Amino acid sequence: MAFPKDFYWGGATAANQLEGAWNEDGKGIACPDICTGGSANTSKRITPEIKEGIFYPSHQAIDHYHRYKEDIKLFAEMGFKMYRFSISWTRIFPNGDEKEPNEKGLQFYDRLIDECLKYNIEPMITISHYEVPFGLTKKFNAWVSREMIDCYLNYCRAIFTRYKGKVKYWLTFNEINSATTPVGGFLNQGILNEIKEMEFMNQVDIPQNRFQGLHHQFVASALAVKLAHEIDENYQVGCMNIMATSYPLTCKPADVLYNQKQSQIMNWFCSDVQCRGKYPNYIHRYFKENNIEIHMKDNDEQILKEGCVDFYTCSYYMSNCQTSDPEKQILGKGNLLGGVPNPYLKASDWGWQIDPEGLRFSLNEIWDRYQLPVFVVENGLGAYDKIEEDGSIQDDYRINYLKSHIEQMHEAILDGVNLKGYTPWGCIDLVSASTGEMRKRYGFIYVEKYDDGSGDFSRRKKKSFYWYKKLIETNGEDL
Ligand code: BGP
Repeated sequence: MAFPKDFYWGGATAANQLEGAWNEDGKGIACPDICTGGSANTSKRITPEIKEGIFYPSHQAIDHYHRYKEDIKLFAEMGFKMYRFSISWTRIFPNGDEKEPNEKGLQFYDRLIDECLKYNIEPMITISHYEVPFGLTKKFNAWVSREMIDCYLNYCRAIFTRYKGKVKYWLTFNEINSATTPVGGFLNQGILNEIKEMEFMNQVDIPQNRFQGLHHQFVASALAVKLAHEIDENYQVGCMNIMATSYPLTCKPADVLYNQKQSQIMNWFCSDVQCRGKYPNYIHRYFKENNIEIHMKDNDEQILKEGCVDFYTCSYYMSNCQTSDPEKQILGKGNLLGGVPNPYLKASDWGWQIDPEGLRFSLNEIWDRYQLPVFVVENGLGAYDKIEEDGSIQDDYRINYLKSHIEQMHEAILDGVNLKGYTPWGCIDLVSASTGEMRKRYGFIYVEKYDDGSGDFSRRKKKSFYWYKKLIETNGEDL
């Protein structure tokens, strides 16, 4: 089994989940610094004042800010061809609306990018990965407001100009379609509906806000594509979606239709806008039925048309089933993305149902729909890892998970999909986005940091480290 010769093997991370140094060198406060995205699902409250000394995962994370050299060296040892990471917006614009960027923030990414290039690792940069400046949330409730577009573009201009000639691949928003669900409101868009209360549990979801926010993000993304091409014609700008593959629970036509409708909103709406340059027809009925009214400016449609992305990327972790039966919808306990469990699949310790064939299925659908180069920029198994007495970490479960997904990616390539690369998630252990924990680990590299704040941040190679290294060396031949 061989992959295309120039296939990008690598790994992926996000700034707030690994950098730490949350208030160093002029960095401002980002939404996840006061509440990890996942806390929106739990009973954790966010407090307006951030108290020093409280261990909060993203404040220290895995201290990559100070240890990036060691980490990139380990990635290089595995043979990475690509490293997907995000820039922390608040390192560059601490409140989000300053006129001039923070030089020290830019310098950190100078060093990080240079370190990658030193080992011939191609950076792929997520511009906004679940990390809106909290200043913009306070000022105008973030993406609900159109003012965000200018703030975002100012940020894009600063980094597109600075890293010109060094970076080729950019992603405008991480998992943009998360905002089609209530979870994405704060996580992706920095939207709080009750800013005064600062409480998530009682936050009433307002779909109007999320979808208006998405419209602003679409316009911002389209303008960013244009700007990137103006600044450097070699820049390639992509979209990034959660691919929440879903199947009808039964072959009852009502289930099949229900699944199609769910999937249109969850999986296709955002990428249809970003890849095809216009709102799809099916969304108008959904808006009507949910009392959503999108406020657009006169030339927004033109902007969307002219700002189609150059390539498509997605995360893929699991699949689910959809049923039209409201009783089953309530009784069934699906994974994070909703739906009901698939009786044919097993789940991870966090209830995410493992479905490698679903990846092949979705890659075919994506390619048929857009005919754009595709990257799988997140995939992996969050698991509890144990250090054995001899110091090793025998993570065969992770190897099996990755292996089975890689096999299916290969099948998809044989099916004719133009798959360009694979950057599994959390190539080094980091803070979980949905739970805010360290104990949910994805990495090839173990980090000694624990949820009670203990641990010295030391790095240790897991069994999967050696496995992945061999896989890359043989370009997928040696699975
Ligand atoms: C994606 C996010 C990542 C990441 C991953 C794993 O949704 O883009 O930021 O964390 O999921 O999720 P978790 O950390 O919740 O296990």
